[in-house]
Amino acid sequence: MTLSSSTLSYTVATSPVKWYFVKTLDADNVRSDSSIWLSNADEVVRTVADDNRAIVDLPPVVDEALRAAGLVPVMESQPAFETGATVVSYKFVLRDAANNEVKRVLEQDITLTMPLSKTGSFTISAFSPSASYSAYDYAVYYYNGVEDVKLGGTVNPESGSVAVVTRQTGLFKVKRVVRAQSFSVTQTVPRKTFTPNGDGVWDEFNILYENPEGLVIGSAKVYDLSGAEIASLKAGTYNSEASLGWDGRRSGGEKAPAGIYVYQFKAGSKYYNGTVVLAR
Ligand SMILES: [Ca+2]
Repeated sequence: MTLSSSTLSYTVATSPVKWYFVKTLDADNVRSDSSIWLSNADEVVRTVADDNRAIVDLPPVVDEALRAAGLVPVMESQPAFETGATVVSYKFVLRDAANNEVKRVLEQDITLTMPLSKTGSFTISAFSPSASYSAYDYAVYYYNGVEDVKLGGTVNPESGSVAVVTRQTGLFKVKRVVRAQSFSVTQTVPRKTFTPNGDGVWDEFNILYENPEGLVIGSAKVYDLSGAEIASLKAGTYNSEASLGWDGRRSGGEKAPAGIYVYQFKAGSKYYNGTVVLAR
């Protein structure tokens, strides 16, 4: 539909669900790029990548908070990284009014959906792959400033896409890899020492795992070296569906002192544990 430039608000019926993106024309009839996708269902705000082949779905409350802070979520194709095992690469970033990238860990989960190949077309809700894929052959990686961290993600062989639920912003890559077919801990981030002082650098400890059998994860706790329970592990910010995280606080909310801690959790019937160093 085309609206007059004096239209500040426009209401559409909530049923059936429809998706829109907004384009603008200036006085010289120059058309803007596709904007964010808008849904009339109020459940999710969708942003489509600049190449129209990847999408990010944000809860409306997250989108509103970002925009209130003057930040616009954008998804940008990164062909420079698409070499070797990396099939596609996208940057999900927040841009301020001066178009600078603002680094931030989001308050809630968002879902990034990316294609498994450079070919095949994309419609609003699904990819149309040009080949069939295996659920075990691809994984999403996140570059955390030091290394590519394997997040995993859910591969959809029928639509030729992979989706990951995360709170991170930055560079994501889809790589062709061999995925674990039974539960395994992939890695911890940072490797050993985290510094939860709110400076945005290693403020949270994440344990990433692959859980293709969907084992129940439970009894996820942090203990001090005397064996006293300090806190419960929560869903991590790297991949909320396949990581556990600790923000360095006790269960009551106060900061835990610097020191060595033991984390432990149960996947199915088996216990996993390790140590982490909290530095202040
Ligand atoms: Ca820190």
